[in-house]
Amino acid sequence: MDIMDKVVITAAVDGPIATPADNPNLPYTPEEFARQAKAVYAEGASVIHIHSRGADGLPTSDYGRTKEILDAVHESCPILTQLSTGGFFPYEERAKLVELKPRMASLNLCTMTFGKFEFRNPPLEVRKVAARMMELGVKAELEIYDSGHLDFALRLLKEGLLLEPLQFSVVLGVDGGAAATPENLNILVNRMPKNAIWQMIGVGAKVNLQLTTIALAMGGNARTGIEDTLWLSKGVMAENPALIRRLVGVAKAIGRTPATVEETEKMLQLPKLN
Ligand code: KMH
Ligand code: ZN
Repeated sequence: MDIMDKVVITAAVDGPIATPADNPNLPYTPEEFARQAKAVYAEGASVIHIHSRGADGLPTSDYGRTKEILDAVHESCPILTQLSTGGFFPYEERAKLVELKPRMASLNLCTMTFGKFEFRNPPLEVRKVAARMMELGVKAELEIYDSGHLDFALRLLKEGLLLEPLQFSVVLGVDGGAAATPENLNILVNRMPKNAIWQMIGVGAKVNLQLTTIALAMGGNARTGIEDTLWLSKGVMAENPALIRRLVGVAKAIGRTPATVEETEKMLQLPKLN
């Protein structure tokens, strides 16, 4: 395997479930998203993964509010924005957010159990949003929680609905998806096309640092943030910049340096927005 020395670090600053009551460091105003974007960028993240949030601090799929958040982040620093189309709102509302033209957007392949929620990703709707993302030049970040999701992504590729290189996020540790084990990571990475790009998302305080560390050693990219763990360590609440600082520290310790925004655009082969 070719271990690249540059690594794309993504900050997933809020997520679709946790509330500010769970962790007061979770951003929800446009100003706070902008402030934290700047802070994680300064720590070495070149991508920020955003779930939109309302004035009450809870997740929202409101188009206008999401635009305000994205605009504020774009004004704050050059970090690349990756907007989530995940979450538990009606699919059409989630899909519409790609019209805001973030540089990337998440694409979830299959319907699944997600903890106590049902995560709906109906096949025809997924195909429609994949096609629309291609038209707009918004690169799909393919979140795969189990091996069938990888197969479905390959099917969409064959149908001409995804751009190569495929950009996978291996998500392990969700109740309803594959368990957070190195074996599962290895199986999924080995089944990807040779030119695919991938990052690790380890869900939960007990596995987040360990699995992202393994991924870094395997030559993958890695993501962390309050979306993936509410805790920095036992009894210490997570803050996004601190999580990024620690992950960048691990990367540097094994000879990998965080990619700049320009390097990330090249490594992920991001298309031009239309
Ligand atoms: N928290 C995640 C791993 C997405 O952003 O599209 C699932 C998720 C999906 O929120
Ligand atoms: Zn997400």
